Amino acid sequence: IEVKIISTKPIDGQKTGTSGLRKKTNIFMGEHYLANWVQSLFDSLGNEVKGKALGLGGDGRYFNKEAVQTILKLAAGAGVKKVYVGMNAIMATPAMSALIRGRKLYGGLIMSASHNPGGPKEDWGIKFNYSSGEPAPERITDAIYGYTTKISELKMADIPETDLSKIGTHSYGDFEVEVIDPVEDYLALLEEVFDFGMLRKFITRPDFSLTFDALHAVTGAYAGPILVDKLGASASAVRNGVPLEDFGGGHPDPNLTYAHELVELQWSDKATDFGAASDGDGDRNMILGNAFFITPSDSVAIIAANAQEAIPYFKTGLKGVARSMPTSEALDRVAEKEGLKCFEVPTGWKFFGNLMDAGLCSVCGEESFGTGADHVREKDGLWAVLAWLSILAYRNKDIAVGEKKVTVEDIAMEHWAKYGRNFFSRFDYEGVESDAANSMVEHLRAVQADSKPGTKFGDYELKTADEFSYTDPVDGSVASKQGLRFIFTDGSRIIFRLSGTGSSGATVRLYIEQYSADSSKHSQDAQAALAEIIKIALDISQLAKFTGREKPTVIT
Ligand code: VG1
Ligand code: CO
Repeated sequence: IEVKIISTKPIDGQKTGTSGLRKKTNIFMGEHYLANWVQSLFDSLGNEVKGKALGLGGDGRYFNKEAVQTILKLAAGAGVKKVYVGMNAIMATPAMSALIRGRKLYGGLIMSASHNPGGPKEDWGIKFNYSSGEPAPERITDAIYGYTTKISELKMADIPETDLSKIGTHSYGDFEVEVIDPVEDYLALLEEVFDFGMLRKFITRPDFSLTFDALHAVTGAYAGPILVDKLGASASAVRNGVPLEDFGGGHPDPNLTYAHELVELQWSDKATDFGAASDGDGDRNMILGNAFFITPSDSVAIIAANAQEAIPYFKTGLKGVARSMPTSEALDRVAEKEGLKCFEVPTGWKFFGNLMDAGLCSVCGEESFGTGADHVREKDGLWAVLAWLSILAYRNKDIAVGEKKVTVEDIAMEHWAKYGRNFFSRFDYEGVESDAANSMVEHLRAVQADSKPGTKFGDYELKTADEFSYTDPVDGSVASKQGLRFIFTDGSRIIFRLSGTGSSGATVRLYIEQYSADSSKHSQDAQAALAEIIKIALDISQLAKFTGREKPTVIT
């Protein structure tokens, strides 16, 4: 094949955030914007990628199909031997991780801005996953960024457009593109992890109902084949199940604000026993019962506590657990009682990969609706849904049809009674002016530096205040400035950090947590339980003064 050299110039700001590069779609559609980043990726991989195979797919958003063609030309130009592309450019993030691992690929590219809205006026994004299926570590993303600042040419193979609408193999000289079913490998892996027989038996019980809302995003392509065809859920159990380029105009973000259709259903008289949703690229999940919300921080703790009994993959026990720093310490309580190692890493899934590769962690999670395990190296929305369904199925296996079943709420209440409850909430202030957000962080650094252990904030006594920094126990790499923490003697925590996934402006995230062992308080509403400490957080940060915001955009 002929490779054309096209001259180009560096473009500012192509620095990867928490999870890949995200910008407004029209920026990515600008001349050479996407090509520059992808070429920089190949330049940073160098000879290593020559002759290797990659995966490619995305969440179905606008511009993905066009982007595939550009990426294929650059891959061929870089000497890649073969690319496996999901049909119609579809591939959920966890499915890509499974594909890379299962087929021993060198890596994979995922076209997604995850939970950010899609369409010509909204967001686009791209991320690279490496050989064990994990999000590219910072040493690679830093190298890519370095190349974007000095790039001068694109190496584009002269190959025709590949038809993505049909499964099949296309050869262009010694370069090959195989269009594959995006569900197959992933489903096969899930069948190894879970007891599909038990799940099917439970899901088809006449006294059990469920709703899965794909939010018109990528899990629409997976929910039908997995939940309906394999596990016997009724077709009407899947809502918004057709992936759309603009996700039907919504935010494909499974939380109480953006998944409001599902929330309204689950709090109505038509509520089903179990409700779940997933995000744009299928790595996030939200779990609901009948009029009951499971916080993601509790979800990972509850899954960890029940995994060995309910999920065959964990039958010999967990190797350890891990959570991101702002995630509540509910998981730590389980680890402590069950004698498991518990790791605390910075925000972003890339920090879990090393722990898993080293056999230190089986189940992990983030408060941001991310839950997963070491069957892949990404958080996995449908895995979390099947994990919860497995727990329900296991707990109900001896309860006859028509008798009172164990509900999602029962499982949470029992969990809290045993381990105590970590009340948790996150406030997001989206679209804040960057300078204002940075000034607030500077202010918080000053407060932190001045706050000595023992300082009183209302009724709370400070244990420590710091800026979170992490040294990877496996490779020794250090991630600093990962959020400001105020930790109190009763275990309560106030945490501030700025988002690294936005496409413009800044998003301030405030995380608040308070522990209670007293089960008479466990059915309290989280906002009510946390009211006092939320006031303290707003006061310490002077958030309203710096940002001009009286109220957050999203509360979870
Ligand atoms: C957010 C979440 C983080 C998550 C990341 C990617 O990052 O807080 O926990 O890993 O999104 O999720 P940030 O930097 O905006 O807080 V996804 O579903 O966008 O791949
Ligand atoms: Co996502």
